[in-house]
Amino acid sequence: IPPDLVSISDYERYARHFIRDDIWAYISGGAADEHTLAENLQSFARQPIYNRVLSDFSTANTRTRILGYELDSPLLLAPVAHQRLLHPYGEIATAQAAAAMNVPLIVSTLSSVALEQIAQHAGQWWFQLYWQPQREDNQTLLRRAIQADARAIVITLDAPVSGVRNRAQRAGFRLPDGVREENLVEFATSVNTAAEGESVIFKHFMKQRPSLDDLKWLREQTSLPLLAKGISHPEDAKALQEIGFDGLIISNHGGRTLDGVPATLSLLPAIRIAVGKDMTLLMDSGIRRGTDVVKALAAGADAVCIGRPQLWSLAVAGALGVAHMLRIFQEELEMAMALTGCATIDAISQDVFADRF
Ligand code: HOC
Repeated sequence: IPPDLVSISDYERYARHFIRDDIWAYISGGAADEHTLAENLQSFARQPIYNRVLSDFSTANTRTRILGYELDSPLLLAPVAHQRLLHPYGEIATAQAAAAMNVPLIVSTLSSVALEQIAQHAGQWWFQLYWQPQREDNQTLLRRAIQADARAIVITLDAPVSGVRNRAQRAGFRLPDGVREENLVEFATSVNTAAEGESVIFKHFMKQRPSLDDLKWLREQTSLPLLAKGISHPEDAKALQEIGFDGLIISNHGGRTLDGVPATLSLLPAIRIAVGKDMTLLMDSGIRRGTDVVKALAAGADAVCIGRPQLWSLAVAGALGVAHMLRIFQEELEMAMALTGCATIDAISQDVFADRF
């Protein structure tokens, strides 16, 4: 690792040299005019916090409990698709780093290595489900994940269609030969079900997303903790809580689906009020610093998920890079807690904010 690679933005800067242009456009880009992509970062930058100087740090630690699991830190790796675009070992390298650093990994349905293979290298891992049009295919994926010791299931709901990905389109991005969605190869390729002249978005993609009944059905399929990812409205959060979801990931998909969705930092307080203190709330989209983790927790999250930084670090240095990136987050989180006077995760509250939302 070069000596001037000391922050997450340094990984982004270095990664640019290791990643070809169309892949860079795909992973870095957001939807449409990328307002949400920019806002995710700016919301953290704009939020001032206090430096507190009198707290007792004799028993300070970053440990926390999420959905019954003891974690060293409120950090998880977000589900990120197609990681062999960045490194020949792809998700295997990420899983090795996550295991070495004792950080839970959320494996994407769209992983470029089969989930069973990833699981062999992983520590604690969770499975992210993209709903498949046939219920039995979801059952197959769940069965495979549970068999391979997944410890929680996350269904992503904010991307029934992938959004207007102009940056990736302009760069002509396509999955290259040799990078496949390995978990899905046995399922029939989805055939466009819109009739001639009908909207493919309304009549095909939106027909294939999970209905509320499908989500209730999914709840009945597993006793593992079940989370929904991509939630931005308090009413959706409440409705999912009512049908038995254990947790939510407040996310705008890294600004990649609907441009104009507010930054997740600003969504957290209202969602926390809507679901109460006992519902597990994770968040992603724009975490780049230890201080961002403190701000997210102060705004109502229980833990955060890290997305793009895992791709940048994977591209730069494989498993070593991802482990180093996680180390940077851990050290910056400790530094941020030390300087905001929060000796434990429970001590982080809206009181750290120098200027309330
Ligand atoms: C219609 C399916 O999460 C990304 C991935 C893949 C999104 C698939 C949407 O590129 O953000």
